[in-house]
Amino acid sequence: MPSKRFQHSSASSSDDDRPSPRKRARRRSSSGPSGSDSGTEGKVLGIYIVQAKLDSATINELYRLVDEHAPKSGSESSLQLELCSDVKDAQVIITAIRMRRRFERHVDWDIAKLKAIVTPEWLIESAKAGRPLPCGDFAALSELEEETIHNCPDHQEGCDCGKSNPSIQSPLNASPSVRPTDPSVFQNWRARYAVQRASPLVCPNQGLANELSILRRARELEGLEKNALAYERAIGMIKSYPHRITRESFKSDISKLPGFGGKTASKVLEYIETGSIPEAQTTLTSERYQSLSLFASIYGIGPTKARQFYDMGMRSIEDLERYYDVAPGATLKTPAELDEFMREMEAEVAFTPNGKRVRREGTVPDITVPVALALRGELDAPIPRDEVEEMRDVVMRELAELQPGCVSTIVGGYRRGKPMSNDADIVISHEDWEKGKTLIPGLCKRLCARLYQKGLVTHVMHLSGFHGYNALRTEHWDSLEKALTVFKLKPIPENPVRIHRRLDLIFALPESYWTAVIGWTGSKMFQRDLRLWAKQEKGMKFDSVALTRRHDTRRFLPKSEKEVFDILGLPWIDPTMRNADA
Ligand code: 8DG
Ligand code: CA
Ligand code: CA
Repeated sequence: MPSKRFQHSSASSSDDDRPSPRKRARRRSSSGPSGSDSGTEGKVLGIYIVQAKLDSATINELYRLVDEHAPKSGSESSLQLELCSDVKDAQVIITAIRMRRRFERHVDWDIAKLKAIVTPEWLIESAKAGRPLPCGDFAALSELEEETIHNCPDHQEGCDCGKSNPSIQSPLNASPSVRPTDPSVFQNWRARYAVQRASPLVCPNQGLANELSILRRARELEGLEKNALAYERAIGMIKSYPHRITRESFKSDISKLPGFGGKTASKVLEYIETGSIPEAQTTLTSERYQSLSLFASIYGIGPTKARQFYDMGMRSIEDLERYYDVAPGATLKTPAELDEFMREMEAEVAFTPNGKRVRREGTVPDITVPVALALRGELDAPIPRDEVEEMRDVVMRELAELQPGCVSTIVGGYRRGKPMSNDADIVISHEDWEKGKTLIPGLCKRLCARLYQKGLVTHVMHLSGFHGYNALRTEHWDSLEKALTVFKLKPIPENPVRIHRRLDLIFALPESYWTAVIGWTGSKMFQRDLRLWAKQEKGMKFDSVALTRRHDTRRFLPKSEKEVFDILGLPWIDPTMRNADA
């Protein structure tokens, strides 16, 4: 593997030194009703939620409970809570993670020792009881049970421990992909680029982000790219805002952010007032939106084609099936039926890139719109994390037979912490920096052929070869070897029924490994802003193949993911905080 090198973060925090709401809130709460900082009575507890392993319903519920117990003037409540965007400010950390190694990806262990680390049940039960319950009963990490008991707000005198403890250190010996997000990033929600901000999977304003996302998708389906991008940017800003947006905070914070001019502002205000955006709701129920999004959900059909179909009078999947001559209801029921159907399709329907029907035998069949249509029911089903891991394990076992010494990272939404993925994405390289240069080219096709022979890959949607690096080329999206495939795990006794899944395999030379990992980890908005940041602020060009300085085309050869951030002058952001899309 490209050797791991570890460096101190050279992170610079935002040049924005206005007080964050957290700081303002702290000022508010310290002069709050009890006026006392001793004991738990009337003290505002800082809560930090680690989202990994929590489903979105639970995350939303936790946010709601914290919100419900927000400090209110005159309140005598023994449970006053405030969401902290920086873990150091919190007394209580809520997490569903039970293993130290996994937890350390999100919170520095030295900081963790100073906090009470509890399961979500602590908050739920404390809210029921109306007071902070003993944390020891809800300790999430057995290794920190004692610290959790000691640091529990029911036990200790209130203190802002994280601020005063000199022993907090940067995790120098943590591997780059598991170091927690640079704390400065959480304060940066005003920053212009998504790569300067922390964007959790589920944010305190997720409902609003989802509504705006409907409008974004509608614009995209209508071919209004600029309009869609404006919404995408607004969504990105909202994803990083660490507090629930109210009328007050809209005025003081959100309305001052870039991209919240007239139209977007009015939509956000509608949401604040009514809990939804009327235009999003009517869009959802409109026949046009429903048909266009249905058509465009089939692999191979983009917005333009979807609109053409609509203009031809087509509205439903049945219309598409008729158009493509797929047997009606070909969303097949049993795996045997499906396999039979696939064989027929393979024999009869294969297209050349310019649309000619050809009969191809002995090669991996291309997936065509009719095939994607027939497989729709399966390819639509979200993939749980453990199945993504199983797919990776199977692929890497087969690859090791072809070429020992390969390394891989599961990227995409999986790496950003999504509990369910629409497809699996794996970036692959070779551990030997020098030998990898000759061993990697061509490997993608060989692996695909092997996986096909083994009945694991059933179709390939796109297979692209390796192109030598060319600094003058403006677009390098195709210069990694990629296979976008349909993949099906073999049945096992614990899992006798397997369904077709989408799997993207990306092969990178060792020198491109970390840029490929970052590019393919996403989210799309994060990647878009990484390119923009590199270009506008650093005079560099970032893409999944390379990081280059523009004026002299000098190419950097990063040895770790963190190094890419360092070269670009960006603070480290853990993948779980790169969810800049809704
Ligand atoms: P999910 O819908 O699969 O659950 O979420 P995702 O994993 O975020 O979406 P994705 O469509 O699988 O895309 C993963 C990332 O890869 C995303 O940030 C965009 C990026 N990406 C492509 N195609 C290409 C490409 O050809 N080149 C590069 N560099 N990145 C790409 O989707
Ligand atoms: Ca994916
Ligand atoms: Ca993908």
